[in-house]
Amino acid sequence: MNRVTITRTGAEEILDSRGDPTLKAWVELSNGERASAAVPAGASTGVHEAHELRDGGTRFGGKGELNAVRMVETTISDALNGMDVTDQELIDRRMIDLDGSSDRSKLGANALLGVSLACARAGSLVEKKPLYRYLRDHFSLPEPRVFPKPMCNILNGGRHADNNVSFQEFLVLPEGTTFARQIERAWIVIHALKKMLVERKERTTVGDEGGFAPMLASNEEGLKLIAEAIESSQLKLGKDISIGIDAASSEFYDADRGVYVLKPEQKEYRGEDLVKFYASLVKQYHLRTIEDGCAEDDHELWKKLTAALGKKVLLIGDDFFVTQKERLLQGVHERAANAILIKPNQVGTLTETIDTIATARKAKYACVVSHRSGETNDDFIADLAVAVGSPYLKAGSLTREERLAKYNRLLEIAREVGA
Ligand code: 2PG
Ligand code: MG
Repeated sequence: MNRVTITRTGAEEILDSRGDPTLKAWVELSNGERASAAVPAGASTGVHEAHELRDGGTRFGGKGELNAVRMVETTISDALNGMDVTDQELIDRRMIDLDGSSDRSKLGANALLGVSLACARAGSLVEKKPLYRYLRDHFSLPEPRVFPKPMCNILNGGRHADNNVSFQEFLVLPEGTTFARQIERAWIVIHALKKMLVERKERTTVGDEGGFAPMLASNEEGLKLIAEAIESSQLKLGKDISIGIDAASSEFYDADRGVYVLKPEQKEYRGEDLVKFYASLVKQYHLRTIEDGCAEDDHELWKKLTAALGKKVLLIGDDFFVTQKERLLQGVHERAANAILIKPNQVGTLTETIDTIATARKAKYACVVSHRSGETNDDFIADLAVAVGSPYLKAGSLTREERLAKYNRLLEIAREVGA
């Protein structure tokens, strides 16, 4: 095959689903082709995440990304010019070296990731393969045994909504013989919950990821409502569809006092009491997943939670691992968590993301590919989830185009591969 090289990388500032600036990068090739990728942004960002380069100052309240755009158009473009676009590892390595910092703060993880993903897309065009197939072949990933199931947001709290709920995300995890059937089951329950909220004269406004954001008397009430919505849909909780949560507990952990503060119920949990609380929720609502049940640096409690529930429940580290191999390896060593959330912008390049995934696979930790709360219509993560055999794709509710872009791409791939 003829070598296709990078002639230029470019970028522009666009707005994400929250209306905040983000970056879209593109790569131009010697054969005249061009591919692009847009970068998402989090709200409940972990303190150990790679650095997102924002302009500061007054423009867009300091959130502008023109400096990151400039990095892509100058330093990165010069460095990548002439490289084979399918040399993904070399491209990513060169950008990492160029950045030189431990947290990607010089060029910005947003600049790096935009270019990294655009190159992978361009590579798939050059090799005339669907992106998921290109990624699998390129990184020699094993043929996956599973097709990702949707992990749909149904109720929002925490940093993603203006209600009083502390858990950030309540999720439904549908079973079903095909991906389309799973999506339909999630749809049924989401609409059943909407009907219930309307009947109870609760608000049906939605949070950042499209899940409803009612005011609740307690976090547990959220689970109760969802369980009721499932029952009213003639579906069986724990069999046809399960519930999961992303507690995002770093956001309600009071580090000074060492307590977890749950707002609506005005309760504080310390150490093992929190584990017992989760255990009671698992028992009552058949929770299948708990993400960030403990705060990002509360290693001791992570260990206890894993010892108590690790055999029954997927305990997913998000802010805890921030998609970074070293943090994951520490968790594996400590027997903390049993799964990792994969968000490429937490680490900065595709190669590092895949490296973390390979590390997780070796340690028998499940990988769950995820969107960010601030998203664009870019659907890269859908192909990534298929390529790596992620058991779920967490991409928000079944509303809002930036969330649906991912599920619709999975529907397309499912039709292609018969899933
Ligand atoms: C999370 C994510 C996505 P954010 O915590 O899992 O749902 O939220 O992008 O705000 O970190
Ligand atoms: Mg999370």
